[in-house]
Amino acid sequence: MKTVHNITYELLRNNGISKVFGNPGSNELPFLKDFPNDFDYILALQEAVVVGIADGYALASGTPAVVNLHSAAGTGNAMGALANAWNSHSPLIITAGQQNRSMMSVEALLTNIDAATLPKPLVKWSHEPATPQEVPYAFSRAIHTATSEAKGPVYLSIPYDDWEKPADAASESLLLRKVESARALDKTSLQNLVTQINNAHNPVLVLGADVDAAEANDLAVLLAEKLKCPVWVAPSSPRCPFPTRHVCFRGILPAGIASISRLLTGHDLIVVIGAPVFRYHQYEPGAYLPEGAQLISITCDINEAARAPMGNTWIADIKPALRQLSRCVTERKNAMPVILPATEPVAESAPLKPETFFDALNAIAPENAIYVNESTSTTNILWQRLNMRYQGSYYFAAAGGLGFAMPAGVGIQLAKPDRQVFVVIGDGSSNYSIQALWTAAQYDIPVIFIVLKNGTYGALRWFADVLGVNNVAGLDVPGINFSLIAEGYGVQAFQANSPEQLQHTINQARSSGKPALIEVETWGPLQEANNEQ
Ligand code: TZD
Ligand code: CA
Repeated sequence: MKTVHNITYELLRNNGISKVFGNPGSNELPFLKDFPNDFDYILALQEAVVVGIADGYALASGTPAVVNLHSAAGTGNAMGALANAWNSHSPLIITAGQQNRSMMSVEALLTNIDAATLPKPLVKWSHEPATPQEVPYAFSRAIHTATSEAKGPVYLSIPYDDWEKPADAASESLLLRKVESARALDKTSLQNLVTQINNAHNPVLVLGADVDAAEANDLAVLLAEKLKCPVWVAPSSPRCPFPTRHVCFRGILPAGIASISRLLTGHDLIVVIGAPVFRYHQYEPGAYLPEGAQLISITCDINEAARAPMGNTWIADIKPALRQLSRCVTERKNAMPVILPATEPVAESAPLKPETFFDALNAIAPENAIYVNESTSTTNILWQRLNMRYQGSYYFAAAGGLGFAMPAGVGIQLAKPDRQVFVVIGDGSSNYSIQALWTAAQYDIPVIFIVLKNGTYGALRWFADVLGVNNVAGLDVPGINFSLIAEGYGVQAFQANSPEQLQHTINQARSSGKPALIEVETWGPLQEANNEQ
């Protein structure tokens, strides 16, 4: 007789899942007992880190990741990370151990009260099985929900006494099920889109994270080259959908309504693929579209489709849709866009200007490097100066929640052992999930963490200017020794304050095959203010 425990692990195995990312508590021990030796348990020391690592792993591998958290307490710690996973369409199967069924009503310690409500609205589905025999069914549904387009996190709360119960023999039928997302554009929709694109005088492409997630960057290049049109990356994009040195590449759009309209002025057709329309940030009232422009978009996410404030949207899977479009649009006769002028090096300074840092990193890093960015005030500089050529070269917190990059970098490196992951992170952002260093050290995951130290929450100083507010409290973060913290968690640490030192320390880190943290003092708003006085 199979137990709920047996059949659940079999189900995970059949769905290609062999890792559990977690931080355990009493309620989870019966799930983790007799842990199968073809599975890996990846321990992280705080739940924001657990979900961040799993998120990075799921995004970079394109496969679902199982997370195991401790009841409500663990789920609460993970909530910020869950917001990022929700917005990046990350297929996470988040499980939380529940108290013994017989003690839930009396609310014994560590009961997850109203468990299924807790993670809403940041999951596609949330459930606590009504009987032990329902647990395998719930897992099956959770896997297929998380991995169907648009992908996203799901949540299961499982009472700990369920695992040893006999499984329902009928649940064997779950073991071989497959659910495939197969939504290409139908003939009429395709014709409609192609006609609009062919008839446009001056179209522009705006590409989003789901192009990269669908591994369709090459198809996006094909489409852009047939249309010979400029390509922008969607505002706040958490991934890089297009090579940043391609002649058609124009950069990442700013996240304000008026700025976007200004930049896209002159285009009569804006074609958005694989992005929300749009992920705005700073409030800049204005017209959603430039005068005379139409917008059409293709998304795999029904919510994105429904909430866009303008334009017509088609819901389809991104890869087949891009393949259809790139085949069917007419090749245009105009000249290719002119490649963006190369960025100029900036004058040497101490501390280093972020521009100098990114130029140096770009020169030192292997061409297939992966960058995980959480250096918030330098994001534009990064997009201008890093040559990102391949699929899966860039990740950023999709909901803007800090505490993503360090753990996600660990998960991405785990999924992509053949590519070097660089986490480029600010001295503010480094503090939200810094325990990720320990997991990198313990599991020998050779991420290079580069902490840019400008002593302040630079992006918030910029935002204070946008809002026109002065003398804001709580913006500086002096006095943090990241090298000591890294060493405390077992990660080797370096300082680099010139391009030469950066090269030297990166080489040293890479040849060690172990994770490393490099502190780099950088020029920021505080130096700028001193300079003006
Ligand atoms: N807390 C969380 C979880 N997410 C946030 N986004 C913020 C606070 C607010 N916040 C930003 O949006 S940017 C930022 C904060 C605190 C400053 C980050 O500072 P940094 O980078 O040192 O990492 P810069 O380059 O100095 O901006
Ligand atoms: Ca900073």
